[in-house]
Amino acid sequence: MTLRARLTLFFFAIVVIPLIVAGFLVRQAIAHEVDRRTDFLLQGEAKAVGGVWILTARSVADRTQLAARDVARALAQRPVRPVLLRRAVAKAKAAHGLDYLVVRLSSGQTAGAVGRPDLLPGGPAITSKTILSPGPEAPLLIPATVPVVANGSRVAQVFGGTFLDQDEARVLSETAGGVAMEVAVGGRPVVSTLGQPIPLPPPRMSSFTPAKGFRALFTRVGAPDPGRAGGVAVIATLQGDIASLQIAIMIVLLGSVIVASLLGFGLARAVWEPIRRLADQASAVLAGAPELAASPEVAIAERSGDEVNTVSSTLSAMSEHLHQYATELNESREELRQSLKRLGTTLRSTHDLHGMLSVVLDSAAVSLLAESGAVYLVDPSDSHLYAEVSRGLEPTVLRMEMGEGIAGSAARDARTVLWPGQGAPAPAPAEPDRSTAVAVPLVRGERTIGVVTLYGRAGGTPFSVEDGATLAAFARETAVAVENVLLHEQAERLSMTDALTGTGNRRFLEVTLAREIERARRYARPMSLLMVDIDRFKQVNDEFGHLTGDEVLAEVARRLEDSVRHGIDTVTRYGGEEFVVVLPETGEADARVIAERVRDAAGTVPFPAEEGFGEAATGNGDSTRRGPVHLTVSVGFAGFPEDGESAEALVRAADLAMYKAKARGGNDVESAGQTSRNG
Ligand code: GH3
Ligand code: MG
Ligand code: MG
Repeated sequence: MTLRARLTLFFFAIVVIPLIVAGFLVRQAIAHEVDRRTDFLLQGEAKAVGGVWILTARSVADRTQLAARDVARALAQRPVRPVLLRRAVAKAKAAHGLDYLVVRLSSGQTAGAVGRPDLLPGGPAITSKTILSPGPEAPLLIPATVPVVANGSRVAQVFGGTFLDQDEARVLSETAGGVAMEVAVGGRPVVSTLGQPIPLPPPRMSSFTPAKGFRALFTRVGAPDPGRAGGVAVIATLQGDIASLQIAIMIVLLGSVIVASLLGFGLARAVWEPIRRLADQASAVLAGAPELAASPEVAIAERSGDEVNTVSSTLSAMSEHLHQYATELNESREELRQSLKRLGTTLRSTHDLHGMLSVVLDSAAVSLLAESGAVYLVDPSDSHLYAEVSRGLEPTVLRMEMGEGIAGSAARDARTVLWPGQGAPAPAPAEPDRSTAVAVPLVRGERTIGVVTLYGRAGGTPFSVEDGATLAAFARETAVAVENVLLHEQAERLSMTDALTGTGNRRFLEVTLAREIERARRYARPMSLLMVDIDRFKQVNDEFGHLTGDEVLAEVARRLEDSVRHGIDTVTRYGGEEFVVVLPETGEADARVIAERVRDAAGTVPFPAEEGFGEAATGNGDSTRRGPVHLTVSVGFAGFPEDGESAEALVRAADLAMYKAKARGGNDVESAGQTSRNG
């Protein structure tokens, strides 16, 4: 049964059941009260009937007295002839208006005249014998007995009387004031003023209900005798009262049932409505979650059609799934934590910044379903951001100022930036235009060293705060690793950099040359190196002072850097005023061109020693003077593998070639191959 049906039934029952009980009790009480009043009435009626009966009995006694006198006269004529006696009795009965008259002589002889009582069909026959010794028929008689005395002795008994038959009952009833009455003989009604006679039980003293709708009371009249099972009763009809009462009660009950039904329906609806909505929601949840609907508990509840059961089992299934989900979530969070830890460890063990950041960016992009992204680093020289690695973007164009755009803001404020979001800055012109982005800073101590930024997302859902937190966890591990790499690089740089010129030092040359020779050998590629020596540098020191000499050295180094391929060729300071330039992927012909260019760049244009140049040296004494400084360099070059297969051999070959050029007066270029061929 559905909840709604149960509720309706419940509300219906709590109204109707008490009503029916109350109706029944009221009906009982009223019936009892009606009986009580009726009984009171019946007692009055019984008394009235008794009174009339006494009057009648008195009249019967008077008339029997007179009849007895007539009979006595007939008996006085001796001998008594039966025929004459019978005639005299009949005459006396008629003369005195009696229904019957019977004479019993002391000799035992009897003579009687008995009329026929007007009884209901089936009534007993009344004869002289009945009169002399009435049995059950006694209630039908209103009798009187008179003795006949002659010469002082009783010679006969005269029995006279009237029948309490239909006629007499009507008279009695009317005289008593319209009382209904009945005479029963052996339990069967033989006289009745009722249209429809009703059977009477054996006589009793108190009122009783002879039939539905009637109340009756035996009168003392007719001598109620339990043995005889008959008597005279007054009867009251209750029919009309009870019927109208029943109709009234029925109407009240019917009205109550209708009201209760409406009330029950309305209340059930009011109570059921929110539950129905809840059930609808549970159904909606079930529709969207097949794994919940598949739960056997829910399936049974759904089939039963019981909404409350469905809701409760759906809730319990949901909580079970939530629990499971929470457990899985915890496990996956733990997994994520572990892999972040592993990532952190891996990152810290590498010194390849670019490769490391690529791994970080790829991992972050895959984890957060990002379409593209970039890891920016802060350039320590001018604090702008440049993309060190990128994914799905052109890295060269990704450059912005601190505080500019999404990545710039994350770097400046050292906080996670979600875009779009409240107070989020618009993307910088250099940043890709995507519907969503998230940027987290790489922070070490007080310093922001970079930003990890993801742009766009598969499916288009914006990055959430949780995504930001996940990316921040990546960033924390990354920042440590980046700092490690940067520190390492700095240490390397310091140990391999020439402090005066900023180029690599002799150690750096060794490392670079070893790597390039190895590469050239493995891939069978050409490679060359230049030995550059400043001509008569001692004179510069002597004329302009040592500090100017230092500045000139630094300037020469800059000019060398500018005249070779940036990022490919390597300039190193080999000794005092000697530089070696390593030229990968360069054959003899190209090496000569570069050597000429270097010679040209280093020496052709005088060093600007006018205003300010060499100033530091001016206070050093009279021996120093101001610029311009005119310089030339001698360049020797050697190629791998034709001029030497080891670093030492190559350097020696180039050195020899350089001396050759210097020997010709300097400001010249010489090939090692040329030197060896010429002897
Ligand atoms: P050559 O034409 O034969 O090359 O003559 P040179 O004077 O250039 O050659 P040499 O090797 O005889 O002298 C090198 C000079 O370079 C000696 C030294 O005073 C100077 N020098 C070396 N290192 C430095 C330096 O760090 N600063 C300065 N100011 N001078 C240096
Ligand atoms: Mg020199
Ligand atoms: Mg020298």
